[in-house]
Amino acid sequence: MKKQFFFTTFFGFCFIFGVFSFAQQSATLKIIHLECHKTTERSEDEVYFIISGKTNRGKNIIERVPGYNHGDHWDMNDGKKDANRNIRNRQVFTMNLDSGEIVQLNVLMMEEDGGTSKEWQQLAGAILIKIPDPTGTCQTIGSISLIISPFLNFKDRDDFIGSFAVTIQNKDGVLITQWAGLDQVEKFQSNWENHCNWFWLMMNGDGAYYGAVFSVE
Ligand SMILES: [Ca+2]
Ligand SMILES: [Ca+2]
Ligand SMILES: [Ca+2]
Repeated sequence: MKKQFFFTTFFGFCFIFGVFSFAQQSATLKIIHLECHKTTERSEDEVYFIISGKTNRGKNIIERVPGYNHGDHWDMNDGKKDANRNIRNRQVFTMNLDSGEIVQLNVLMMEEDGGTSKEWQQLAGAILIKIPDPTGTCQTIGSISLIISPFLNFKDRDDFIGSFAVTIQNKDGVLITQWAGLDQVEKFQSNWENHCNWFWLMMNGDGAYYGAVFSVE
């Protein structure tokens, strides 16, 4: 009886440990800090993000943040007021990853003016088809500026401030990230301030200058 109890308990722990070590994990891409050093024009910037992503399980992701429509944005400026010059602790994107699942997200920081020549979904789709099947290594996809130029080829178009890619892997319940600065990025660094899932970059597209720290948690 004692022996049976031992085996039941032992295998019970193994089962529970197994379930937890191969658990699904939620992964959230967050802005830790976004700071406007210089706007695209003299007035306020209206910033938004376009995200195109692909998983190694065949899922595609297309998102616009903070909203879905032209006119949805966060106001930012380079004046002295802290409000609007800085954005802190905002969720950009979240998803669940199964154990072994990998996603590569390509993120574009944009600024609203007269819009894009086609819907933002088509612009995001043009990026999406260039992303190779994720392997866990962050893969660059060539010139983002070239890919999106057909959508930004008129006067008073939206501005393209910067771009980066992040690969997130759920390895036995632990999230592992790899980052890369892409077009319109002056400099970037992973493991910012010794945080293993933090990424710092300076973006300088279309006359703007922005610093940012993103995280995955
Ligand atoms: Ca502008
Ligand atoms: Ca604007
Ligand atoms: Ca513009």
